[in-house]
Amino acid sequence: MNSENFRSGYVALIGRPNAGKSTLLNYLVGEKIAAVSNKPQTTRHRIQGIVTNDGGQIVFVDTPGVHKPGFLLNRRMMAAVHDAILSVDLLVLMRDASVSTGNGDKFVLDLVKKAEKPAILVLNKIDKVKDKAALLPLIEFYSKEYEFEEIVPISALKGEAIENLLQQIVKHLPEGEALYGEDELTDQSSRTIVAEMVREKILQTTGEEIPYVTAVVTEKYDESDPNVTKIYCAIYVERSSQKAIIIGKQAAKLKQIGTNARRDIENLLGKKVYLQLFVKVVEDWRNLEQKLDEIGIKE
Ligand SMILES: Nc1nc2c(ncn2[C@@H]2O[C@H](COP(=O)(O)OP(=O)(O)OP(=O)(O)O)[C@@H](O)[C@H]2O)c(=O)[nH]1
Ligand SMILES: [Mg+2]
Repeated sequence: MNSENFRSGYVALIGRPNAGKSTLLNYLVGEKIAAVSNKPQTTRHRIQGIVTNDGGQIVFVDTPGVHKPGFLLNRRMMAAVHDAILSVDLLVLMRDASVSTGNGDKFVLDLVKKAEKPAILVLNKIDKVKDKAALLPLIEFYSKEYEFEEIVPISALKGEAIENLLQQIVKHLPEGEALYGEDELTDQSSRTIVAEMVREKILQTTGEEIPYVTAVVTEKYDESDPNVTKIYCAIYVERSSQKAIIIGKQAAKLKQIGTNARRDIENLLGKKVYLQLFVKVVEDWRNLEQKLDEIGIKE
């Protein structure tokens, strides 16, 4: 790889919950490495996704959506956002352009202002914006608030205008050699991605309350049989009533979660998978340091 004119660096994806950060990360990496759902606070820890092309290497850092922290879990999630902001070369502030500006958006904007780092504004979900002229007031608002290097409208879901976004990002990275091997896609272990896929299916198949009280840990990952990888995941909830919801009538819900997750995991591993899920009640896990460490939501 020629280091002349080659650029590389770290780029944080920050924004409110549901902006589409993880959807973009998955699209860019070309593999499903991050959980995505229409429930806020889907992402809980820093996830690296690496994109390498002729012009450079971008190490994207997906972060939890910015929100007011209630539990220790949420404080650690927000610490991950602040760490990412401090450690990267460039910020990508991602905004859902199909909804009106709220206090949350202003709060995220303030984080960018305080960081005083080069930043690109990404207006996502333009597939939902019928009249593109509706983007103009948004662009005007943000331009007045901060000197963004670029403002780029995209659709992460449809993969619209992503090539252009990559070009804009690379331009603002320092010249230098690749930081990771060309084939490397992520810093996430298979165990972690598996747990996230299971959690994603829970978020996608349950209602309002369950997403917040659920965590998933891969407890056993057995590759001793070359034909099938055997994976055992524990699902944490806080109360037995929540356990009953996740298991469902005649265990139908848990079965559905398992089937859906297994499909994604087999895709990822390119191998047959036996997946066993069990539900554990751990009261107040969201405030327990040791549990959060185990789950991988580090300080
Ligand atoms: N229509 C449309 N939906 C999108 C787009 N990008 C993301 N979504 C949807 O928006 C929802 C949230 O997407 P995520 O990628 O989980 O959002 P996030 O910013 O990572 O959210 P947190 O992890 O909670 O901070 C999902 O239902 C996505 O399918 C887009 O470009 N267009
Ligand atoms: Mg996310």
